[in-house]
Amino acid sequence: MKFTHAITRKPGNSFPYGITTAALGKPDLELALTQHNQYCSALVQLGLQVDVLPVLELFPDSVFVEDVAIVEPDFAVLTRPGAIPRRDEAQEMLPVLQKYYKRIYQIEGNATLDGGDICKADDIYYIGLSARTNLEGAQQLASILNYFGYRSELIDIRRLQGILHLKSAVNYLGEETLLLDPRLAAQWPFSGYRKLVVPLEEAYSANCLRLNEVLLVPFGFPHTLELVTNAGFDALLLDVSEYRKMDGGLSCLSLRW
Ligand code: CIR
Repeated sequence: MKFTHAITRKPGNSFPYGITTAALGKPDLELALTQHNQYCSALVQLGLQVDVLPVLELFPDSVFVEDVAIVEPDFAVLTRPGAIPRRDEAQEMLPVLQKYYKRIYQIEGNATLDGGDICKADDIYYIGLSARTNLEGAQQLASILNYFGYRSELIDIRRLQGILHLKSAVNYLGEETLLLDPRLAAQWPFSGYRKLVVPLEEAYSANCLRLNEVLLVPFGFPHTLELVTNAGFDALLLDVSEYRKMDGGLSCLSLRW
């Protein structure tokens, strides 16, 4: 799929006060902004039109726009984030999506779902059941996707310690290839794919992002870089150290279609 559009949101002064389990210290806001600019520039370089939304101080984690929607070229789904402080963040995305989409669905009721738990691999969607995404949320999304002709498979990651979202641990790189955290690779067969498994000490870098011809790889993970380069991917390094401190990775920083 050729990506043409992306939505990102700038981090605000409240960013260091978001939710995290990382224990890597507080992010440096100025550096976070520089890294955000570099991220957006990379997306532009790769041919995407990037809508950079203004800061939302009330929602420290709102820079992680991936969690509030699932986007395809012809429809979008607004999520219902699992973390209570993030719950109303999704509604802030509604007017933005209305600029691009006629068909917008919403995860409703007691269902919860974070976009970080959704990993698309060609015409199948893997949906993570996690501390953030419950069965009802997964089922609501699966039925919307089914209507549009996509298959879904649920993957329960609730017993995997230290893995926030499904996409913290598995990402589809294209060419029938998955990049995996070894803890998930040991639990789930993912048959039919070429599997690249990152070393445990570089687990964070299982979250790489394939965009058009290039694979965005977080800076500072040499084994993963070697792994994906040897597998034939054209890697572009981006430093997202300040987002890692808040449990966010490369994919979390944008919505793409
Ligand atoms: C959170 O805990 O919700 C944020 N601090 C990090 C969200 C990362 N998002 C993602 O993996 N898609």
